[in-house]
Amino acid sequence: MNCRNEYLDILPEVREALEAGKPVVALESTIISHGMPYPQNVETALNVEKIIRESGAVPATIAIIGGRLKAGLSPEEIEYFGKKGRQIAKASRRDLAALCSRGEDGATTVTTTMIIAHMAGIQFFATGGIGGVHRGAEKTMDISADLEELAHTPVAVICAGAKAILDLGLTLEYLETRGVPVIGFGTEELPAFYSRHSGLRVDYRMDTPEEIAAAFRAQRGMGLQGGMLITNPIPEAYAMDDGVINGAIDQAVAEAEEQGIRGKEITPFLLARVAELTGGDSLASNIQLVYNNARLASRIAAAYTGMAKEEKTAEQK
Ligand code: PSU
Ligand code: MN
Repeated sequence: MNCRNEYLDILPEVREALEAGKPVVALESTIISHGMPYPQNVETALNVEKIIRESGAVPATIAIIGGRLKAGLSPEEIEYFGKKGRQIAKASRRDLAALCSRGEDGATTVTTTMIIAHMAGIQFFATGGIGGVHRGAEKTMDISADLEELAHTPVAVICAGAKAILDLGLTLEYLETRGVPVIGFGTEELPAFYSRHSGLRVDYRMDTPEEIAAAFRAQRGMGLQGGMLITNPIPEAYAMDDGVINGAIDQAVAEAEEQGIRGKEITPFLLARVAELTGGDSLASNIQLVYNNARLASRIAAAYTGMAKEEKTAEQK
């Protein structure tokens, strides 16, 4: 743990949990500011923290506030982020230096949440969906920095796969090239966020949090760099009809192209447009899958810290 990072503030509750070897789960803030509308975003962010606590772990929502890297937010800070929404800068790896030197706010994506979690010593991170290789990337070269971060930073990311706003096949190819293990929790098929199905295979199916914790421990134990992607299918009861969701996604992608939307704007544009086109249904599904991922992340983090304690006891004997 790097406690001497002069840009980092770790919430006391989070710091104490880490020092005591308790399970901690990181959460991102772009999902709050850019991923969902107010006030559902704030309500969801607070509920996710509650679910993590009920599952026996400590939540750490990550963001940049006034140029400070924050590992753990207060409920007031979460409310502030949710209200300001898309006015807050979406912060990727390239933005950290300027935002901090200027004392500005930033919403952390999967990339920057992994970076700050790692600085704080947090190894598990729950979210909705990750960024990936965009459709048409062979021309635009739009590949999310999330994939590079997964290749570099030793944090396990628990998500519901990725939205079909991306080219999921190319996203898996990229992850393979960069050496990122893609695990399916209880499934061999890569889940596609709103839908449990993509027609694509994950690298490994694992059926228990213990099995996943053991794989992550092996990755750490042999000193391999990089993270791990754990994909958790949306619960059946909340999954959307593939025809409905894919129709909305195709329309949103076509509109983005017509309007010439590019760069960091495209993902928030597509997320908002898909939500509009599908009405409240997609938002309800989105919220439920985040809760589901938070529960799994807490169980994996608990299994991992349990293993670390057992090893310590064995060493002392
Ligand atoms: N996909 C979602 N919901 C999200 C995001 C992606 O289904 O909220 C957010 C995450 O913060 C992710 C970011 O890290 O968008 C990726 O943005 P980009 O494609 O610009 O890398
Ligand atoms: Mn991009």
